[in-house]
Amino acid sequence: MTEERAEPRTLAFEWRVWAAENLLRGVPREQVLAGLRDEDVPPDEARARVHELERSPAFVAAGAIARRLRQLELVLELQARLAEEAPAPGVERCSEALPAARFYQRYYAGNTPVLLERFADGWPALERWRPEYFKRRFGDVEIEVASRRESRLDPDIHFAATRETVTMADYVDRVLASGPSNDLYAIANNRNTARPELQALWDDIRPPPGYLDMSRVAGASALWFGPAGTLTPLHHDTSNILFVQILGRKRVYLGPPRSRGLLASARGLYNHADCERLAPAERRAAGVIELTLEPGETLFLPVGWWHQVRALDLSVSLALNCLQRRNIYDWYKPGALGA
Ligand SMILES: O=C(O)CCC(=O)C(=O)O
Repeated sequence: MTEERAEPRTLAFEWRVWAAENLLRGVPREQVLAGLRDEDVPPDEARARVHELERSPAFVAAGAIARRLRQLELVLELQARLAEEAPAPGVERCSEALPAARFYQRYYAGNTPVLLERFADGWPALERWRPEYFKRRFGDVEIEVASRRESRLDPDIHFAATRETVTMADYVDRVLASGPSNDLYAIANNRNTARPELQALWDDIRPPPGYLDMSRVAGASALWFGPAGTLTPLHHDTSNILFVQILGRKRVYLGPPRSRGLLASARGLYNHADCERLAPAERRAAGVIELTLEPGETLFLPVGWWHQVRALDLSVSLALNCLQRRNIYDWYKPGALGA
């Protein structure tokens, strides 16, 4: 009978990748070698391959990048730890009229959300923008809406397939007849505020001085109008938005750009995470804040902040991007960097 001898194994490519990744993450060399031994890699082979790996130009270059990455991670960690010390997690509320200069200094430059209770004070839109008014005033105007959303996977990502052109009158009838539903929604991508026939809308808003460049409002704003139950999944924008809730309430989940948990589940501008399904403890760990936006309130959505929005009632909202400061951050797409 011949004695069976184990063939000496060479370290498989996947294990070299595993070893490289762990070494670059700062796992001590001896621990990596022990991990390979546990996988039955002969100790000499493991040592020789790890040595070879550490001397490869790709590993040396990756080491420099990993150190830089770790530095940036520490900056995020510092911000996250400090944020945990905030007296009450939540969005700041501002119950006084906030001068634009202070808004830009504290919230825009600070990349900090704030709920402005007085921003839309006295706007005729708060009284007027009801479905019946839209039908009476703009009934014949053709608008675009997103429809049959429920029968599609990720209707917001595959928005083009949901486009439908209808008259405002028809749309209003469908919204009024609808129960709570996410099937039908006029959203930002429908670009209805750019329509020449809807420009009279701007007579109904009175933004406080210094915030907005109203010469750009038609192209840099969005009307969100739909039944109770619409859901905009978790995503971030590449501009800052003043989001004015005109009619009905919306529940908003907000997560900071520094949230490592949310960064890990980013996919393009959207996110695999569903805040409605996360347990409260998971939301807290990801730094997610929940708030209900009431009619007449304005939420400042800073660029890069994740947000997920559910209409609790039939709802009309106006998103304003035409801020008086620079407001194009198209390069900010951490979820588009690939694996
Ligand atoms: O109100 C909504 O459904 C979504 C609003 C939003 O996500 C936005 O304005 O970026």
